[in-house]
Amino acid sequence: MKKYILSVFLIMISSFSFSQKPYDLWLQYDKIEDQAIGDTYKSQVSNIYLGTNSPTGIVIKEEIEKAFKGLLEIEPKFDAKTPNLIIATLDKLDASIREELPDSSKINDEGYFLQYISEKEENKLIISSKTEKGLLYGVFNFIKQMQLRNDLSKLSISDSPKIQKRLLNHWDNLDRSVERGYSGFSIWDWYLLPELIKQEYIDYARANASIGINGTVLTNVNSNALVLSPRYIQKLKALAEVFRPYGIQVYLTARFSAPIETGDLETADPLNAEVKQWWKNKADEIYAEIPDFGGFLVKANSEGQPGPNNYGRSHVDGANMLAEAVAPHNGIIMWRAFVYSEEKPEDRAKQAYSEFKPFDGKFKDNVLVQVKNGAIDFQPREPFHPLFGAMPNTPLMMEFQITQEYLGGMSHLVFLPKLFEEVLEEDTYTQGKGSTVAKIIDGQLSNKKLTGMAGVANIGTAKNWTGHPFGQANWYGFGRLAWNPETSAKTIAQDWLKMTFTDKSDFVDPMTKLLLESREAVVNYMTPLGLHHIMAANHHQGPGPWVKDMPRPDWTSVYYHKAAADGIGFDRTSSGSNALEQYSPEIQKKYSDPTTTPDKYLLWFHHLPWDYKMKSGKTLCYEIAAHYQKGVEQVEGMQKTWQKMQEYVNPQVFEKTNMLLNIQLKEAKKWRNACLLYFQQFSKMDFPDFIPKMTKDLNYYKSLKLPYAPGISPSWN
Ligand code: BDP
Repeated sequence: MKKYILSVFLIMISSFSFSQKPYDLWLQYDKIEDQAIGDTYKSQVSNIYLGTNSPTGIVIKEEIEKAFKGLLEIEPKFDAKTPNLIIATLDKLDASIREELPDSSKINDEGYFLQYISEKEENKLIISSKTEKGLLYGVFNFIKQMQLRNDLSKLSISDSPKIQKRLLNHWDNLDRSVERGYSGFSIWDWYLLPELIKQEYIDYARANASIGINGTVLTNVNSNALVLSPRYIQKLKALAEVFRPYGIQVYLTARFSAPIETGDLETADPLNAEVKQWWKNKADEIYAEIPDFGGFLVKANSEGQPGPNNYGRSHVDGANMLAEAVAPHNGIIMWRAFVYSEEKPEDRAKQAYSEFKPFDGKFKDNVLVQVKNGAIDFQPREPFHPLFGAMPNTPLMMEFQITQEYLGGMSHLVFLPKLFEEVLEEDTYTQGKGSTVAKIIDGQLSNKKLTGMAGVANIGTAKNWTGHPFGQANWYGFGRLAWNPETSAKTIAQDWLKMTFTDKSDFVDPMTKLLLESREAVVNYMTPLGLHHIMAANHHQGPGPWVKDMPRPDWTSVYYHKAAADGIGFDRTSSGSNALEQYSPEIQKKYSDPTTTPDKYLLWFHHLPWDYKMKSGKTLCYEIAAHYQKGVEQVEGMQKTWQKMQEYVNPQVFEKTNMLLNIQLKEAKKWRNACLLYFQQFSKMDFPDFIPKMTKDLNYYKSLKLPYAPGISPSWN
């Protein structure tokens, strides 16, 4: 109690001395404490020429004002006679300045130059681009340079996004519940739109623009046809107008059966002329109100959603029919490859590939096939999806999950850019060595016209947007990787920490280490050595290796771990489901033999006896225990590091993270104990000495129920 009172007191007294505001995310513009640096910036960039007063120009102006008032405590001068900061598109620059910049071919339409020019007495920083959107991105990078305390006189940056469609996917329902959402309700207040424009919409757009996100799918993939009605189109229009100056397009999910559900037609057969016309009219209606509407994301014939298969038609028929409807308006269709069926006996990990690979090259030019990073479902670790590289004539869009459905929901600190980086760096070998997933989705290895990356959002009405203070890092990191999928997780961690908290190395260095290790910790205490999908049923929070009676076998845990007296793991080699055959020969060769399979994927591809001898010389059973234990110890390590960070962090964030780490540790132990007790029934082996004595038995863990665990959407009830 005393401790509690003391910490509340500490929060009260110290909240005055901290200006970090969780709501402001990584756009913290606190005063630069080092006066010399602040003075140098002031002398370098305080006289500004801004060559636009368009809506995006106004956004730029306001952002600079905010940054200068905060970081430098000055009002920027925008009407300077001799400007030293010039912000204008290339066509508006004086020829003499234009000459100082690299050739315009060095950037694409969304790219920018950030170039410092020193000439005799005159020094200038130029921010320029082909379009105003590029200019906005350049300005955000310029501000970031000051947040990072970098030397402006060394700036010589030509940067462009490597991926075209950089989108958040909101799994938000019209009743404001959020499927797999752990940060409160949906930020879209549909009921009060279009009249009420909340400040959050503007701040959301600003935050996204700062990391280069250029589109947002506002509605759940388990979609509701109502959002296509005229009333909702007006609401959508209002949001589109808020986002437009920030370079963000709006998209919707399209319910395939909408023509029937609206009461207009009796079928949704994609080859039916009336159905085609219905979608064409719907597209025309939307574009008449929102000329830059992005298009539709579709989940069809997956987990009970309607789709073309209901009419004996294929995914190509469905996607192309919608693609034709939006094509005259430059819209796109993102058609999800997340399909699997309980009627098929085939290993769920194989089904999307089996179904989609034969469609390669058959989709219209404005269709992207959106593929989850792994073949099962956003697990703490999965090998990359075998479709990457397997459909060379079809643009494939990456789908990552930023919200932590399977990674501890609202309470676990897990830095996901590390997971994303691992997937993007994987070599598919589909076009020879070095055919990484990153190079496939950014189009480097093909002439694909369209490229994209989607992240299932972790944003809600929580005052800090993401609930867990470190959830912000995952939103930020997704944006950075969508801009450039070859950005390192380490750079992202360092930038985010500096921009959000402080640039002091006593904070940044240990915290970077903590963030980078946090993903391996969660893998260790949840699903080590290639185990997967052994979470509790439905809500997916906490362990559930015993889950077996579900409406479909591939929703159970026993389907995936196959623990029995003879061993554990899913045989996906030629003696088992042969999911391996969907990968390149190089991967097949390596992974078909357990001795050459990386430990991290061992039980994903192999079913092995409990006493199988691992590379370490220990048995498999021992190594499983060692990994669970290591995961727990890693969380303890995170706690220790965090304890030393108090002086650098807003006290409320410090305490909240402390409490969340306590929960995380408790849950990590629960995972360890429950899984080890469960597996022991089959292995019959004693736990190694380093496993603390268990005080509860397996039945205790099985009996734990979590009613009202968040994240389950009404679409599943
Ligand atoms: C699963 C989620 C479910 C989603 C589905 C999807 O449990 O809520 O609707 O993925 O991506 O992971 O469509």
